[in-house]
Amino acid sequence: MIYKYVFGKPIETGAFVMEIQKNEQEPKWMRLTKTEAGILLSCHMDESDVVYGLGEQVRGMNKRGFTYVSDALDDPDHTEDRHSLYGSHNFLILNRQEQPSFGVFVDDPGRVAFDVGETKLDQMAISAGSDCVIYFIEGESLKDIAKQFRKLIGRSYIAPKWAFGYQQSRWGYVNEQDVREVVSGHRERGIPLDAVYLDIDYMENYKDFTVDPEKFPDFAGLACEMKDQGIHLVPIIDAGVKIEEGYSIYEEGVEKGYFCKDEDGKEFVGAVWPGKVHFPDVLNAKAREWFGGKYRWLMEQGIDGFWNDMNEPAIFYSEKRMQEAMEEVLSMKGKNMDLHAFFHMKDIMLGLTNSPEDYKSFYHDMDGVRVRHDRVHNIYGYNMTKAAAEAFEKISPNQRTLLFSRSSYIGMHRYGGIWTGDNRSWWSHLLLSIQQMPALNMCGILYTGSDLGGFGSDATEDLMMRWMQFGVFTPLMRNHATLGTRRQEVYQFENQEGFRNIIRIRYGLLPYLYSEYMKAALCDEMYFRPLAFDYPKDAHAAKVEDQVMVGESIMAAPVYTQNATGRYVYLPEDMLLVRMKSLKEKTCKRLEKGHHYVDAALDEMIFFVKKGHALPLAVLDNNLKSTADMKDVSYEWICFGDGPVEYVFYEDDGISKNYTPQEKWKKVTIEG
Ligand code: MIG
Repeated sequence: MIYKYVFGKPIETGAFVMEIQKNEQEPKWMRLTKTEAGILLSCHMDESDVVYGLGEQVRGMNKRGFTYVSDALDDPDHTEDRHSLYGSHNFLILNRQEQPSFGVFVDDPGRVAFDVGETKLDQMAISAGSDCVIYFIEGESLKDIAKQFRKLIGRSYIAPKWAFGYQQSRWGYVNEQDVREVVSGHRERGIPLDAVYLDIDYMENYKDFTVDPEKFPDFAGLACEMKDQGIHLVPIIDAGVKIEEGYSIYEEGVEKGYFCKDEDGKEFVGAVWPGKVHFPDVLNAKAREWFGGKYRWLMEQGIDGFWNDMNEPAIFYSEKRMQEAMEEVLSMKGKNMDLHAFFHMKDIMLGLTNSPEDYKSFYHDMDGVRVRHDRVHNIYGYNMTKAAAEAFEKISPNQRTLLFSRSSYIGMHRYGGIWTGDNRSWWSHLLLSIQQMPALNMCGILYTGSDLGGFGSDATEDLMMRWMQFGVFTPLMRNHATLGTRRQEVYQFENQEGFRNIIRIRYGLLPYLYSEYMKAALCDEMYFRPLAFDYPKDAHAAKVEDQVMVGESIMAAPVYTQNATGRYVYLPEDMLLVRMKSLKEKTCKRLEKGHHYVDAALDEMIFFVKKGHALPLAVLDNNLKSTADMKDVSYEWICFGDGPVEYVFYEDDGISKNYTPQEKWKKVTIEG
């Protein structure tokens, strides 16, 4: 059951697709108070209660013990003390032992804070604005609550099948030679690869929807040459549009009034990579249509995938506040400064970036209604992505286009996926990425993954290897890193054969992973789940923070610590341990319910198969280059059952959008 409460005059976010009757009775799940600041919800948590959800946030699967704030922020330091990252996913489930569990979703595009037992260990308090919609969801189980929520918010985005292949990215591939080198680096070593990403350097002076003609003299030709090799080029699009005379996007946007305005009705000026920019007002339907239409030009060059960046929107500084800051700093010149003044001066400059003041100083024209940005801050990236997705519907209605975004809000999950932003080459961030996956899935975001190997800092070979072993399971399996870090394409490391094997295991598992993704998307289920979702009666399962269910058959238990040659694993029931160094070197062993220490050499991945379940493993050609070479593969099976076991496949061409016909599902019975 879903109960809906409406407060004030909420802004329509488009988060949900199902209309539900408003409820007038007092909500029974949490205490509701109306304060000056807005709506406050609070409830008691028993010691054994567990809180799941909130999507892209730091810390564990169980969110208890900290305050998480939905306030989209470009922050490359995903440390434990961070309250906000790029996305705002205001849905959580309180899993209770003594009383019925429930889910709560706060549909408010402004700032929402979730104090999940930080102020008081046994209290949860959620504070939202005065104008919002709040849903409470009751159900038979955690899975059921999550599923009802997903029905409410609509079907998750489905990526083309090639986007389930291995993908390589790096900020710093600047020209076509760099792209060709990356491709041949993989091809020469027989490492499968489906996509190469173009970061901001491909553009001319960071101008959206341009390609630097010197670095890419024949862009369409390159895209075509790449397609022939089974490679998709995926360019980045940034939110800010460069202010430059003669640049058509800028000129058109100004002429049509499609950029966000300041208080005086002039185009708001921020600075991001292109220098000074205006932000397209993607909350305005016409502006959204206009901006989305601009993707067409790249699609005509043969592009069929995009990543939308900097759409919190990130603002390095705004013109106006920079001026004020300069004046203040200059006024200090020649004065005898004490240390307080010195630190204050430093803070003036540092405070310019992503300043809440800036977010309060520009406006959207929401189809006739002027809305200050901070009230709708968390749906900006969502609407930039919606702009693109709506355009793709027109430009390429019968084909899926790869699309994912950095900033997001629930509702955007119907239009694209996300990547988890600028993590670091830290072991703790490998664990964080494992923990983020189920939380994101709960909020509808299925097409997702982290920057494998870590974006910032230098990746070491062992970290890269372990991260890849987890990346095998994430729908988005992309290796990405920032400028100036150690090169981390897998062939840069010594054990190239080991990396090749792990990536080939991904392709071997693809029929399973893709089938499970499609089941999750089409049936509103979670592809990644915390153990408690599958084993609700097992009190220990709810305590496990570093294992995750992947589809119906697999429990992943990745090694995520430095120098470890194995790990402790908890099995909620008897399971089949699968160890793989490669598709050929594989062993299976039955393990009993309970705690185990399982060895796993650095180049060896381990995972578990649930009882009564099976999974197909594609038999791959030794020269397999990309998913394009996977038509008509045959399968072998990994199966754990005492008798025959059934598995249901989803098979389609991986590109068209006609998802539902019954013949795409195929039931196979495997003799256990
Ligand atoms: O300010 O485009 O998260 O993936 O490589 C940094 C450069 C801008 C942030 C993205 C990252 C990307 C980088 N971008």
